[in-house]
Amino acid sequence: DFVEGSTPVRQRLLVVANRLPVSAIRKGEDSWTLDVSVGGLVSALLGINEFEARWIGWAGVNVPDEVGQRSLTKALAEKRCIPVFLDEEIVHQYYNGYCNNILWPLFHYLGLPQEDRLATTRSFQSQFAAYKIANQMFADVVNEHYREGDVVWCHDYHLMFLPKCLKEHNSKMKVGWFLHTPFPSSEIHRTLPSRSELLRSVLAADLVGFHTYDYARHFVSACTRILGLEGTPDGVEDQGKLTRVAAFPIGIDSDRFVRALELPQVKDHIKELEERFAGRKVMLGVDRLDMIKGIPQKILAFEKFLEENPIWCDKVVLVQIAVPTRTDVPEYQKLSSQVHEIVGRINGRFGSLTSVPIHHLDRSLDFHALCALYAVTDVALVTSLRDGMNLVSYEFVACQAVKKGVLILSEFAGAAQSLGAGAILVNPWNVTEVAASIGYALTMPPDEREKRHRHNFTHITTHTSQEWAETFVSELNDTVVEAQLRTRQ
Ligand code: ADQ
Repeated sequence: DFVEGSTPVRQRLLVVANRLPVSAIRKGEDSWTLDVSVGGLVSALLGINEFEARWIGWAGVNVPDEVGQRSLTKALAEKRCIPVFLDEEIVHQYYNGYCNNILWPLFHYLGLPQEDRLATTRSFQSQFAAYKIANQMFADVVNEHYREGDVVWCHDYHLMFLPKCLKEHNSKMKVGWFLHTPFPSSEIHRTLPSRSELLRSVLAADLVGFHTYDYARHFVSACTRILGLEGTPDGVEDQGKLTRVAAFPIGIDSDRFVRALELPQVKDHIKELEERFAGRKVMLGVDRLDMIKGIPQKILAFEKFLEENPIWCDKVVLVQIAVPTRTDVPEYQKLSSQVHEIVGRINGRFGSLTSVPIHHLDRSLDFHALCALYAVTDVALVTSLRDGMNLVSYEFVACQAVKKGVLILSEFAGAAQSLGAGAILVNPWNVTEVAASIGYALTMPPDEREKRHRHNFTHITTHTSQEWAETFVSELNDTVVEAQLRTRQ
């Protein structure tokens, strides 16, 4: 594929995710402000030079009129983004309903909502119908923009139906699907009324990826036990067609964090924080406010630690940053009040006129403020009840070259499989164990901290987001080539 005889044209990568990495805010009939968010996926793909990435997804805004849709499409094109327009009802049923109220809790072992346990309930059926309609809408946009030779990479539990929609339209399309959450044990997955249909849709992809080997194994078991298909060391086979299933642990752009710490404004901020917390050890939690992150359990463990070690009361502070998400879902509102109540109680119990043991902020921090906070932390507490990977643990390690702080990490986060040897692994449900680990971490001798940090730092700087994306996409390319070779033989 060449232009003007010699310049190679880069292969196009269509990245399909529920949300575009850009949020659109409408300023007038045809004018828009675009707010670009540099999340893990964006920085992963920025680093891949051999592909030219395009994004396809929802811009997070309802645009019912044609003028608005046209102008937003034009504005987004400059950011290499292509919008999928979802109306309010679809968003309610597909996104808030099926994705966030059914698949998200189920994949994190929180079970199905009680009232939806039976496949016959109307809300379950209508939400699943909306899920399929929404996935078809994503497929329509992909089909419209797809050119022969493109690679299509679908992301996450929002789009499990997409590989099937794409392959039905064009069986030659190279389609990969990656899940950012855990894939649960087949015994959990089999409770889902639409269990078989979703598995079959995912299997239409050429390559299916997960963060850990365990999630990949759970997926293969679900296919063998629920669909009766054959699992092979490479994946799942159905009537001679192999869908490759493998683990691709995500990483971060560690250099971005290391570089940020060199900036004068970040250095100033670090100094300010060090002065503010002088004489105290700093413990840190950074999470989206979500049931899966185990925030109440973490705070209760901190309370137990203070209760058993009163000498630490004015020598340690826990900074908990919990950015609210999915605020229109009642469970998330309940969680927010629960966290506020526990924090208030503990600060009332252990605080003094001049200081409190927990600083709880329910807002997100900008990138530089976050880096500074990571850098001044002595002990990070990541106590997810389940978590696909957990990038906060990686980001903390990236910012700890000087301090060599300790990471307390849930054994139920995917990251436990990569940072397990450097972190203190805990069962977040066991408040006594977590409290004891806090004590251990706060008093850990420097040589042990150094050794643990070195292990983790080496891992996060050698397993980056860029390497993750490159590995997935090149394996996706190879998988299809292999499949074509097999048919030719
Ligand atoms: P998340 O559940 O969002 O991601 P995580 O991997 O920790 O969880 O990533 C969160 C990101 O948001 C981090 O980059 C973090 O810095 C940022 N963030 C969180 N709280 C913040 C705050 N208060 N202020 C500023 N920034 C904040 C899902 C899965 C994970 C999986 C990722 C990537 O649930 O398990 O690791 O996708 O695959």
